[in-house]
Amino acid sequence: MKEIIIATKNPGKVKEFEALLSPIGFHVHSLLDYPDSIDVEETGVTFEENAILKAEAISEAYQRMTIADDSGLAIDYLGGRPGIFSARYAGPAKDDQANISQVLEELTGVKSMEDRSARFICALALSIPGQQTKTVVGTCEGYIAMKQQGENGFGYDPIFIVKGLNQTMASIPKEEKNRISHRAEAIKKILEVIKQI
Ligand code: ITT
Repeated sequence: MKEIIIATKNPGKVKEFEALLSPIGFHVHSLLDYPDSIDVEETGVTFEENAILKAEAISEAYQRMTIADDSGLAIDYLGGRPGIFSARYAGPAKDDQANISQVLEELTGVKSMEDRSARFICALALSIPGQQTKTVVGTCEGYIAMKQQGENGFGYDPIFIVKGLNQTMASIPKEEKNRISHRAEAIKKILEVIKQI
């Protein structure tokens, strides 16, 4: 069994990493298992920079292979916002429901789906003590729904209509999200990197 730390305290992310990595032989730890872990400040200006900051701080602290995920939603009409500010878009509390309401309010009056285009972006950084950090990026294209729908997933899933599916990410089964999501694409890429190490 290969041991890996996912440098996140977001339970939604942890579940998705476990679902994708456990079946292929990884024992997944997360920062939820280390309640006293350092709080890494996300001072980068890109998803990749923030992922690197988190991965390197945690792999250094615990001397273990670490993947960090920095991810979010980029809405074209809003010039790419909320982007790297996705988790705290409506304020410091990291409140998913408040973030959703904020986005829907900012898109009030934007009626055509073409104008509501958006994508989820997931940058992963892989840090192994003593080695150069590697990064990959996965994306998932879609549109912002007029109202929220579905109970699955986390974050902005209830208002993200997946391109080609006509349903929100929160309305499809979790197994399907784990096949098509930005995180699934990024994890596939990082596994290729791990295989080459
Ligand atoms: P960690 O830093 O501890 O990993 P976080 O939630 O603060 O947790 P980020 O800074 O990467 O993580 O912010 C990611 C935010 O982007 C997350 O809180 C959601 O609002 C949104 N997001 C990312 N992936 C998502 C997904 O698969 N579905 C819905 N929303 C997502």
